[in-house]
Amino acid sequence: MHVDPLEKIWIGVIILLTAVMLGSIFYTAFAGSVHPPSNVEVIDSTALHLTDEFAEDNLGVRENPDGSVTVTMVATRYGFHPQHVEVPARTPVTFRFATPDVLHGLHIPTTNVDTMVVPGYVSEVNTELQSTGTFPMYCNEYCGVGHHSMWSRVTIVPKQG
Ligand SMILES: [Cu+2]
Repeated sequence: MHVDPLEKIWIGVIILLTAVMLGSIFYTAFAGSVHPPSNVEVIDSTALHLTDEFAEDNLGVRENPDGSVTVTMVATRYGFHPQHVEVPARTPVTFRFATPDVLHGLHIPTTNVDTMVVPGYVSEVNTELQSTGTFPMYCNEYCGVGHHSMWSRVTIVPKQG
């Protein structure tokens, strides 16, 4: 079978590109520990307000006995509750999100906090925030006509003690 030399070059280019792309996926997955959220925890989205954790009065930042911090938030059309959270830098932080309505996304620029908030599940992100300052936390999954105004603020303060 005759294969044109130019065609052989392009076959080589495609094989090389495929190897580079797969290599970068595996490299970030293993070396950088980049992976999809694996916290499969179900919750009744229609009854969030009846749960201990996601009831309105219990939302927000909670310090754990081991010094780590847990932030519990509800993502709903069209906002995050609470509207503003303050977390310490260089401290293990666990963000836990749930939604009572539709699919939302969540992203905090300059950090590795980025997840989908799927109805029926609790989304959990474990991180340690480094830089201090106030950052927006915004929805990055189209959730309806008010999606563009769905955001909240996270203030990262210097660690005390
Ligand atoms: Cu949205």
